[in-house]
Amino acid sequence: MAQKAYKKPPSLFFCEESVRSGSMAAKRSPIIELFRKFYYQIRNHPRVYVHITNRRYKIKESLFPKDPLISEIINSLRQNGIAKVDVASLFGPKKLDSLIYWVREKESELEIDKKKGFFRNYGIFCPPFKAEPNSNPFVQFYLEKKFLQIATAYLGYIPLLHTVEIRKTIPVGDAKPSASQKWHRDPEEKRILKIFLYLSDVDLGSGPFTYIVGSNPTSKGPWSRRFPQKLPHGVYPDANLVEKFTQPGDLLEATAPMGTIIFCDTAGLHRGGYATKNERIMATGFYSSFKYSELPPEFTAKKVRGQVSKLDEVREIVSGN
Ligand SMILES: O=C(O)CCC(=O)C(=O)O
Ligand SMILES: [Fe+2]
Repeated sequence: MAQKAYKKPPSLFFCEESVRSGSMAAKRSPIIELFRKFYYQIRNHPRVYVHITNRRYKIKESLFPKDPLISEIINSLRQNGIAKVDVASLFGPKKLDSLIYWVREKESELEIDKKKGFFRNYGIFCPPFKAEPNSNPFVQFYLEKKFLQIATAYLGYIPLLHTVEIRKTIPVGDAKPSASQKWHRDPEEKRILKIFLYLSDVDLGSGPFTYIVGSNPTSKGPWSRRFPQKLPHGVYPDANLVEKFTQPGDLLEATAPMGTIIFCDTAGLHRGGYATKNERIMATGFYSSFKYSELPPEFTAKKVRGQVSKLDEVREIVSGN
């Protein structure tokens, strides 16, 4: 298929944010692990989590403008743990151009991911993020007010944009699935928001992101309680066991065209990137609590005083400034 030519947008120039590669998952002694387990059980209790853990990051939802599509996304996240829309329906038809342009420019400089060999990295960015227009187009994208509204409403507090990753998944043929290609729940929080953007068409051979609808721990269905996280860690249940419980309609295999946005609570059961035949290019924005234990090493969170009452402050907080 002939590739569409993407023109460099005139006003944008790109520079480096604080870039890192590899994972920050730390190894700890068993005594500390035991302490962490109890600590997280208390910290994640719904009342403690809202009124103590994240109390400084609350915002009145009425500050945000009302938008039917955004309400639909938030409701679907609450009920199903996942929502899918086309980038154009949220941001108009031109939004993808600068992102695709940046990806195409980087194509010859891809790095093998140190932890997951099936990924080639275009870039991994961490806060603090520079103000527009000096930041990377994907950073700007993930700081869009509509995303911040969805993240804040769903999580219940103003999050930090913890990482922005742009990666290509390489086909592995008939090799066994590994790491995030296997069923898992992400660690630590009862609600986690990741926003994925497909930058290539994704079919069954390119390892679509796959989710068990309603498996987000804060939803009400039976899947919310099956194979729970082992706080503060996630969980990697056996695929046969997961499939034993799976009824038709439980699985959402997100095969979709380039430009699809997937909002997902990855504390729910998911897997993806098990590309057998075709490459997949995908960006991920991960919005974390400021109390997330693995904040980027270069980043020191400034204290937010009192509750936020202006919309403009939200973006500044999320970008880590
Ligand atoms: O690559 C995928 O589709 C899965 C990603 C994933 O597990 C995650 O970002 O938490
Ligand atoms: Fe995951």
